[in-house]
Amino acid sequence: MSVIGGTLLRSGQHKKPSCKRYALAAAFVMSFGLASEIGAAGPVVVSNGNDSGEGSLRAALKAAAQPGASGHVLVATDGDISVKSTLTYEGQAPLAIYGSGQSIKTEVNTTLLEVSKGADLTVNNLNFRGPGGFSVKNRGDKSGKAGKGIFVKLRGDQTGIVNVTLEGVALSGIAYHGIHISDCDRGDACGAGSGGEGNGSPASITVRLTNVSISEVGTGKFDADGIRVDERGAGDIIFNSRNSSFSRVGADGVELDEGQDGDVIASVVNNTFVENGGYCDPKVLEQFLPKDHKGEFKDQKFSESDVPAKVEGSPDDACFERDVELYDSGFVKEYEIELDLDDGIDIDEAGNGDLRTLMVGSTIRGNLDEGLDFSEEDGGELDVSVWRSTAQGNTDDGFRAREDGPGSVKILLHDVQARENGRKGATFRQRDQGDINVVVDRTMTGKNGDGKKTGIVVEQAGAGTGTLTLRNSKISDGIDAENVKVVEE
Ligand SMILES: [Ca+2]
Ligand SMILES: [Ca+2]
Ligand SMILES: [Ca+2]
Ligand SMILES: [Ca+2]
Repeated sequence: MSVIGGTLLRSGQHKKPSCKRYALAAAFVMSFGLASEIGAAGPVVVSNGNDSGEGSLRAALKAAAQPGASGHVLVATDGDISVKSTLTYEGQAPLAIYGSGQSIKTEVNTTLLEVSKGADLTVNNLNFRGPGGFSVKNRGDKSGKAGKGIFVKLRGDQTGIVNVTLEGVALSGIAYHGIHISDCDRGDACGAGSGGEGNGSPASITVRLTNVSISEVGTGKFDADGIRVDERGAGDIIFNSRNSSFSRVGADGVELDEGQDGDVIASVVNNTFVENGGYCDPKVLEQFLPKDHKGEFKDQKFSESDVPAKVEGSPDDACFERDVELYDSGFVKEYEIELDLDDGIDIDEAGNGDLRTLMVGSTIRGNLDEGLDFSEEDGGELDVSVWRSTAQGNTDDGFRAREDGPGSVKILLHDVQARENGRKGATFRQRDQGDINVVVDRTMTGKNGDGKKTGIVVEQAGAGTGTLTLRNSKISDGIDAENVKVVEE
């Protein structure tokens, strides 16, 4: 993290390094200062798998929150821990829970672990298992709230950085988000970063995932992700995921939503994103789409009142996206009602700040919307590097990154494959002021969409230059360069 994050940060224009330096220093202390951190208070030991009472994890979390406690919890049970209600840590000091592969599980649709006052959280070698069996036909939000796996909620007045560090953790069978980190005063009503709602604290959020598996979560509620970070107010999202997998999640495998001031800096190394985004199951819901669910019209021909109404009475009406675009005259230009399916990894950065990501050695396959979908808005740059990675068989585009507002776009694809995706292999767009420079090296695309200029799309849709440089690459389904100069080297 430190090398990659540092490199990316140095290339940025934004100068808020004081808190980031603190983050690196904190990581150093966590790696090398554990023994002294445990200190005189010592860890709290969980000695049985009971829901409550002496020796239980619930009692340990309460003890760990007391003033002067070490904040370290050792799960030393022989077997799993079963709970009927949420385990809550109400302390503000860092909490670290170490296990040896046990599961914290519940048969009840409830959040498993909640860190309610913005404490740093470390979880090592523990699994989180919900009741499972959720789908759009068996929702988890019909009678009460859908449960999450791990929920970390920041305080409104929080400053500095909140660190969430998970290693050797698996989550499954959960109705809502697998992991939810929320710096947003609207809670679950925050929406996406672009056009998202709510305000947040000045604090930043750092997430480190190593050997984390998130599977079959988010299948009991609309827009429920494998991991979801909602960052509002000032502050950045630093996301670092290694050797981790996100599969069969109801909405996005990973969704990072950053609004207002602050950057998103992400590094994604040796990850897989497979078959995510299918909560709004077409097999169940397509029959509820109106017969004429889309149309395009000349001006003065089609009035807004003739657009089919919002879908009602389906298993989950939130699944139906209804977009209507009007001419200045007020007549309809086009409309579309479609199912809202989701992506492998989705990052939305809005307000001032950059979106900078590095993906290495990753596979993005069979996701129900885009494989990778990045969006940078307002002030700030979009900088995406993808190395040694594959996007295959995703329903929409394999890779998509778009930038709006003042700021430029820099993309590097190196040793990348994009094939058999429903629309485009890879598509990149720059809007408003700014240049777009895309370098494609040792990359292959094929059989994307209808095969007509669907391999790589680069669009300069604003004021600025556009260049697509190709080296040692085979784009067999063609290039669509709009206001962009194509250079083959
Ligand atoms: Ca914040
Ligand atoms: Ca921002
Ligand atoms: Ca921005
Ligand atoms: Ca721009």
